[in-house]
Amino acid sequence: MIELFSANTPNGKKISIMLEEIDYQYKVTKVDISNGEQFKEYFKKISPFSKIPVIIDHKNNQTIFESGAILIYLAELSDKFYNQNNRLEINQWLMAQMGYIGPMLGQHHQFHHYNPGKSKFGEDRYFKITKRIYEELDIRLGVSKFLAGNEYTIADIATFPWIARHEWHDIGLSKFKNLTKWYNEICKREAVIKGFSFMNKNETPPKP
Ligand SMILES: N[C@@H](CCC(=O)N[C@@H](CS)C(=O)NCC(=O)O)C(=O)O
Repeated sequence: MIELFSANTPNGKKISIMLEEIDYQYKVTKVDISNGEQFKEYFKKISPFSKIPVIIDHKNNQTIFESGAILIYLAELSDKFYNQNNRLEINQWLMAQMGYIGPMLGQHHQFHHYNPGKSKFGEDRYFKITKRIYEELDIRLGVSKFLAGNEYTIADIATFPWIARHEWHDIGLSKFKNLTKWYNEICKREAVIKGFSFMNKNETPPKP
């Protein structure tokens, strides 16, 4: 049994989607990050930066923080979505999500969605970077069915919940044909639908 410490955010959804994809039994423990629960002692012990998601694999008592590391752990455990022959490619797209796509879109959420009007510089900067990311992903998905090639991998699982926040981005997902096609394809997966609604039964990925 895997215990998933999480909140209803894109980083949180990566792991519930992965657990549904590999069909592992898991229990969700909600961490109320809007009320500071992530700073409690019990949580800091398993998450040194006080961030969700974290998992505990109760089979071997292994604790793992950082969503990319968790995805790799679960992929290796299940032997799914992380093909040995394509790891270099998958790692690049996964790291790009972890180091670039997620952090940049996260800043865009802060300036454009949560705090509009507070900093024109911040709003303009992250709007522009988000648009650029949409363009870059669209170019990639024009030559590759999924991010790391022909197969759906943990790089797609990591990136999808961030694009699923497209309504907050205001870039206009439907203008990006290849990205939209990829998004719609992933939206159809049963495990994605289940994992997406892990904290709110009625939540579905918004249409482009
Ligand atoms: N790089 C980390 C980022 C995790 C992250 O930013 N988590 C946010 C929610 S999406 C969080 O826990 N924020 C609470 C805080 O920083 O206090 C990962 O991918 O796991």
